[in-house]
Amino acid sequence: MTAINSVTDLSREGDVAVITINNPPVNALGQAVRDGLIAALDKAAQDDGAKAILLICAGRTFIAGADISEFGKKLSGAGFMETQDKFDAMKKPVVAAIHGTALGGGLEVAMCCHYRVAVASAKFGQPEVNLGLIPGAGGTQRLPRLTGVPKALEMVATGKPIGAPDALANGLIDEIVPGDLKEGALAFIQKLLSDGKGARRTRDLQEKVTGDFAPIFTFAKSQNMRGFEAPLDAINAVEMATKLPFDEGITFEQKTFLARMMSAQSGALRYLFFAERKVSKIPDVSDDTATLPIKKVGVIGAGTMGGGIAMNFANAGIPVTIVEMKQNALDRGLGVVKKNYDGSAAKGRFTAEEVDRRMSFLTGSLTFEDLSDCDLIIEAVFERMDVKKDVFAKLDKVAKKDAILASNTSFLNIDEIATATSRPDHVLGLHFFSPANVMKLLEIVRGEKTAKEVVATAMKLAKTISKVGVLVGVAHGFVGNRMLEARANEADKMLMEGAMPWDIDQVLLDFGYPMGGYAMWDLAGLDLGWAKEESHSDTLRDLENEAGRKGQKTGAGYYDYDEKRKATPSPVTEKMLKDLWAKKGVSPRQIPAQEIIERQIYPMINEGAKILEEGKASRASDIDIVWLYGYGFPAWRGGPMYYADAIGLDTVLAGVKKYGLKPSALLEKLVSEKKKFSDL
Ligand code: T1G
Repeated sequence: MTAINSVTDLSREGDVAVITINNPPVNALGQAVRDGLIAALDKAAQDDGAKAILLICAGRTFIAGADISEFGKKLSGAGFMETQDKFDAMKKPVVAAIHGTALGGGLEVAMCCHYRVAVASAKFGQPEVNLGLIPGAGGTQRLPRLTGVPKALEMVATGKPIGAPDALANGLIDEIVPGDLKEGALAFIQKLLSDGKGARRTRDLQEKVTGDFAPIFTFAKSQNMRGFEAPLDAINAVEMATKLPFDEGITFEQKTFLARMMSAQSGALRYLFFAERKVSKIPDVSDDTATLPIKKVGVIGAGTMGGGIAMNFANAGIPVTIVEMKQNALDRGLGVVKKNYDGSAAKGRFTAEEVDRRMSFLTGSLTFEDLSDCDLIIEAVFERMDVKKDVFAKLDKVAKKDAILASNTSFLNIDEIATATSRPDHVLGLHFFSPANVMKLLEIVRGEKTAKEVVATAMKLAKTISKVGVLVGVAHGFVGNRMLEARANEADKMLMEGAMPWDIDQVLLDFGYPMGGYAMWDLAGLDLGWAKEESHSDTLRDLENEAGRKGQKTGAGYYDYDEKRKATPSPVTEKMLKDLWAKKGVSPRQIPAQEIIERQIYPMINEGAKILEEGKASRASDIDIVWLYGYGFPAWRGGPMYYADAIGLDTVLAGVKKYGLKPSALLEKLVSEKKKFSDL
């Protein structure tokens, strides 16, 4: 074994030279790896005893991409082009042995090899669009040559990885290795040699990129990307593989890649990549804080939220007992869960056996006593403080001593709920977002007395159930809903100045949100938190509720819905609003789109600054992650706080004052010091 450099070793197995990359944590294709690969390939080429070359990685995965932390920095050695060229110059067959995730530059290196084998669990992807980029090491030119145009387009435009069976079926890999990867790869090489097969450069494969692909590309380019630029650039680069000689295609890709690297959208997305990984760092809770085992979970309430919450644990293979008050409610709740799983199976997401396996983790009960051995109990009952305190008092009596009691409340005070128990240090909020089995965001609400071990346990649990857990403090609406309320209040004001709900929603859609605020309320239900006895026909929401128009679930709300739940602006809503204008003496005006977007974004930013001021979030980037995963803020804009830094806090402050909002003291301080949220 020869150490080529700190991350690259070269050894020999019989007549095969073996290059091993070992660059934890994910073998990123950083400078040392590129330099190591080039040097190792040179040595292997000169080794007469080696008839073939095997490339394999140590640790948990094959190369998982370029080193994102290196972007924007000056190169100190070989770039992606030199690395590719070295592979293309090899005369001996080079085989990549893949485990874990061959992503981005990792898959591109694998495609520079002549053959690829993998274990069945391996995944393959070109996720560059998720960073606002396109593949920049030959992926747009080599991938279609191996998989064909349709599969290549799907992979580079969506950034979604594929599994080994899909990769084998589409020609991306040559074999799935049943046992040990290295042994299987060496056996594959011996067969290759005995069959007399030599180097097979991907760049020379023309068959799958020859033909008329105009319809496919026209369709791909016609998709609505809502202002997100990278996918179209990726599609154009793949198209060049069908129109240009390889080297000219590479030149086109390089030019486009560099332009993308310099783009504001890529800067925002690279910021979010690291922001998402920062959320688990808690200033006063060290990474090595002991955590409590969560082997069995209880959920109180089998309604929409309770059922969805329970699914997260069943999906992770953690037994869950769901408690309801009445059998029919319990049966209905478990029936909805089963229907959800059957729906996934019908879409081919998993098999009928998998449905049964997941359902087997769910147990129904009508008594709290069945939760006495649970490590964590989450209540998802009616959003009323007295009801929640009553539930927590009862749970406190039946739960085992160190069980964690969590509330799924979306805005109530966790500290007050904790007073109903003898264990405030084991009480916190776990705020799931509806639908709880789908939305990735989990606000972890830390009470005044919540123990550090409990906080650390919750952060770790979030990862276990594939959620993005963000630690927030106790305040009305925590982080997400508190900022949403600021946005909604300003939107409601604009309704009383002349805007229709769909006027405001359209501006948010054009900004890049997947859904406008009023369409979102129709989805959630206009009666959420609405009380008939407190309704005075004074707002559009009152009028809608009083008319039984509660949103999608009643087929009408701010919008009217057809049987496929397609929304159209409602003449009923329009009349209600015009009657309100008349009743209140409003002279309606056309509100410009720029004013609407400012009045939808600035209040959120101002509220986010107050949240930071009050210490209810650890950092500005955590707030951006909340809005990315909880509300669909367009990722290529980085999040409300990143966006504020980008447009200038002085602009935000001027807007906040212009629209009559009380400016956050922190926002004023940062502006006076000419600083940004990112300086905090
Ligand atoms: N560069 C640098 N660091 C990375 C990294 C990368 N590509 N991927 C992960 N890390 C760090 C991460 O910050 C974290 O660090 C640790 O590894 C574990 O990551 C030329 C230009 C591979 C599926 O987009 O999708 O190639 O916080 O917590 O959940 O065309 O990481 O521990 O200090 O996410 O097990 C394309 C990005 C790059 C893949 C593993 N590749 N990474 O997930 O662990 S662009 C990607 C991931 C490119 C080429 C272009 C995931 C993962 P720390 P983790 P995980």
